[in-house]
Amino acid sequence: MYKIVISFFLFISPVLLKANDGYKLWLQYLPFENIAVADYYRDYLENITLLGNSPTHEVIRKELGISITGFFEGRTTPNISSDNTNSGLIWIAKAEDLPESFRNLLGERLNEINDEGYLIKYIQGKILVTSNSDFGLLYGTFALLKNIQTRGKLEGLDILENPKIKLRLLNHWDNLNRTVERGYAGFSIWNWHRLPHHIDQQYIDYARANASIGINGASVTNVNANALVLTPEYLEKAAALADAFRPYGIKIYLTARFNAPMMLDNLPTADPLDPRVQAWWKKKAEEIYSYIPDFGGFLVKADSEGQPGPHNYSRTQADGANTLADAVKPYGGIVMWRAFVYNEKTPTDRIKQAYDEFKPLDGKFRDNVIVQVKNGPLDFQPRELFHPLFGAMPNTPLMMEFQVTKEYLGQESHWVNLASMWEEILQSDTYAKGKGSTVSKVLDGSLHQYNLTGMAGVSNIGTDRNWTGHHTGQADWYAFGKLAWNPESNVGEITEDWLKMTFSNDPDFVNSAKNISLKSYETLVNYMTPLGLHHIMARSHHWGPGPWVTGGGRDDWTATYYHRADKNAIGFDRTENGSNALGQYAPEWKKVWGDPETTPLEFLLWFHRVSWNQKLSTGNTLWDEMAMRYQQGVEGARWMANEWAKLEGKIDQERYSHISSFLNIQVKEAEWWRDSCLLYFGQFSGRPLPKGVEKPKHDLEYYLNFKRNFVPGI
Ligand code: GCW
Repeated sequence: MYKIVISFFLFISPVLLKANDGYKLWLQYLPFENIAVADYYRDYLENITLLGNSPTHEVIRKELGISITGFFEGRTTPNISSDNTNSGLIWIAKAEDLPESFRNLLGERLNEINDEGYLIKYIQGKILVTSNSDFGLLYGTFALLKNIQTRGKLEGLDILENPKIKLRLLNHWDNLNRTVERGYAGFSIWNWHRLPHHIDQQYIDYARANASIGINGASVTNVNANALVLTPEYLEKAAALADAFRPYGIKIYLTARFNAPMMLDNLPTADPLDPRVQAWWKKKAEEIYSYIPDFGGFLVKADSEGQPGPHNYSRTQADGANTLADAVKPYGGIVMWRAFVYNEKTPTDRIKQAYDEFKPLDGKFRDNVIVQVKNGPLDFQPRELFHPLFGAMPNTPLMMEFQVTKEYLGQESHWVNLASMWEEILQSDTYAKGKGSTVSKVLDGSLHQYNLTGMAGVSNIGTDRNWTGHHTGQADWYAFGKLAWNPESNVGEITEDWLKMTFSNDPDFVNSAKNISLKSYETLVNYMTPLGLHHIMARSHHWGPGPWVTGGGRDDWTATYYHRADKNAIGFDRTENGSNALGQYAPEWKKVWGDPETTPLEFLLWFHRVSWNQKLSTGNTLWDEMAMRYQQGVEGARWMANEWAKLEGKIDQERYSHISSFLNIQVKEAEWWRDSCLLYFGQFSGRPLPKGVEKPKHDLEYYLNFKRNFVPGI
């Protein structure tokens, strides 16, 4: 065995030769790069003891097999013993299954592991991976494999990890006909027509990938919901998915259309306080649990963008949520009720409406309801402030909704490290209980002692061979899982780990790619929405710029509603003199954001109307600063493409070229954003472009008339 491995490593450079379509995500288990590295891990990986028996143990056994085959390029046969008198160097077992001698060695530390947590400890020349549950053991195994994938040391390992958040979910906006709302990576991976009989390998690989980053739930259908999913025809299919996911610790959730009682059974009403409606939901819950005994619960979008809801019956969001919550309660189910409620008929500033509606309901929800709040008060814009509800609901568990699919951030073809944006939100201080009341502390329940905690990510996954369209979209999926496990995780480390596991451990590659990645977010904000601009994208498909979007049925879906540009000024006054959205934040923030002088430039036009000639802290006028930032964004995108070009040959050609080609698109689209926005806003400012800002390639007319058919995602 030893000799074969040596000759193999001497003659082949395995990473570069192999075409790689990215399907394996961060679970590449790339071959050890040289003999020394292989030798270091070999003894351990050839001597594994796995104790216990369950479908999850089978998953663990398989994963170890896949990884060892990958690390040694199939040149060693994984030999995993289940004999507890064995002399294994890696021991993987729940605490209750460990030999007593090991339990004694671990002592008190065992008590620190919670339900889903794990401990990896190097002790007397052996590595012990242990937990209290099968899923904890699976997470621990993946953590050990991550350590090897990133070429970490084994001696001295001492990692105790408990997830800080209980519900760690992907939300798929997937329709039953397999289109994906705001999906840019092909069609839905759920092939409902072939279910329940055919379980595609992709479902299993999806579950593996999720388990490897700690995701423990999936809501598989669009929040713009089709009631059909609650009928026996589809419940049987959903049950088959749930069965496939179960060993990986992933529960299934469904979206509930609020008027399902009317649509499916002709009830005359969906009033949540009507006893017939309540009885209907109870019966429906009973039926669902007969198919899926561990069904997670419902996710609901109500009273928003055409979805029915309690407003139709003059009831509150709490009335609606509680009726569904009572129905699933006997089975341990929960309701995730979205706070994305707004209406064009409400005259108030759109970004104030969710707070106005939910704040008075604080404490009025059942204990198995959690309110799901988008990161910002508008709608997943490239840069938003944190949602004011995070500072306002001490008595109602709130969960975060991030959008992993990049509806407003370049869709599939832009490289933007979303974790940077999420970190900014998670670290924001709400001041709900004084300084240090960060959004992450609200979410993990430590600030208000929530009984339920959660984080959801709107999935960017589709049938594309690499799952996410852009290879770097995989990083966003990965980072979402990591931040849901621990919202205080370090984004630099997450990015680095992902690069190593996905592409290569070559430090030159990792350092440069990490640098590109960490600069990508600010770059994108600069070429799309600098200085606090927001909602200036094209109508409907939301791809590309559309600062001119105006009129039509809904004012709150236009760009002019938000930027309000005219000859004198630009921006939305949200201070006391304007809509007073500012009033929804803590007094500490009112002081900072109430004055344009002290408002960080990132949020200037979010809160203030500022005249074009106003001198800013940078010494530039507002107009000049805006133009320069657009230019910087374009230069940033070019820099990203150039830096990437230097990495050719350091990873497989297939993924290298794919990313290069997308970077070229990104540069062009960055120019498109800059040129369109500066031409459009320039009409109002009436001022020339400052030095260093390139002249637009076309005139405004050209951009106004630039149309594309069949943009994906609607
Ligand atoms: O961002 C908007 C999207 C809609 C989406 C909605 C929501 C599912 O444009 O496509 O609908 O948000 O979050 O409900």
